[in-house]
Amino acid sequence: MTLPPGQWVVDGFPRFGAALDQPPPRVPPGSAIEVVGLAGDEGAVTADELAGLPRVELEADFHCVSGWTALGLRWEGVRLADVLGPRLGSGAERPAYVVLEGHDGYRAVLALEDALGEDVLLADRLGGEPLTPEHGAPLRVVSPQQYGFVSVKHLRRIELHATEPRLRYHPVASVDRGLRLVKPHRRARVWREERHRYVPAWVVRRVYRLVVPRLAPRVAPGRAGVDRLGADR
Ligand SMILES: Nc1nc2c(c(=O)[nH]1)N[C@H]1C(S)=C(S)[C@@H](COP(=O)(O)O)O[C@H]1N2
Ligand SMILES: [Mo]
Repeated sequence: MTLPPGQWVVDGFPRFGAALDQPPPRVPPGSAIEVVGLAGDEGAVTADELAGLPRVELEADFHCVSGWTALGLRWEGVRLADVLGPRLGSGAERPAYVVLEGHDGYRAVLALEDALGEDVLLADRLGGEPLTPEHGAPLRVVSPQQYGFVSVKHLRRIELHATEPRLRYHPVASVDRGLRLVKPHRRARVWREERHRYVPAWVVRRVYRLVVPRLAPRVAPGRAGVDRLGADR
């Protein structure tokens, strides 16, 4: 087994993310996903549209930027490219960035070329079962070649942009500026270790390896014990 640079293997698949002190949002299955086009035009991806798209199965490892890797996850869903394709327009009007937003307010920016990847799914099943709230029910994005932060759970909204939109990381301006230092990498490709935009990977690797296993008790209590995020193997 080969791991991408700087990753360690965890047991199982812990819940992780920005608001681990909050329970996952409960989202009614079949909820439409809002779509905002380049011209600010609003549309929606409905459950009927999704039901008409080809089903895809994908087995892949999942890599969080903080260093943990979950092995061999079996996802099922549809390709994000099949949802985005008909909405891209042509020529000069083509978007270059996609913002994905979850029902918990979490947002991620993807370069369009990454969002259109063959193996980027809108998944509704994991390991042969419907997605659980912990892992992003009813629908989440999975982009296995990128760090987990682009794999937005509980997908609520898709926005198309011509230029890279600026995300706000924190309501307090000074904190927001600080967080910009660890701004995600524009491409976030795991095998190139594109973790953050400004801070080099070798710096954050060491910090994460010390800190992340200590977060374990807050992660998916009952499913992820301390040893699950442990960095000792
Ligand atoms: N809506 C939402 N999606 C999210 C996050 C989040 O906090 N909210 N966290 C991201 C991060 S950093 C990671 S590593 C993965 C974790 O997915 P999991 O909880 O299914 O393990 O979800 C990503 N997608
Ligand atoms: Mo992550």
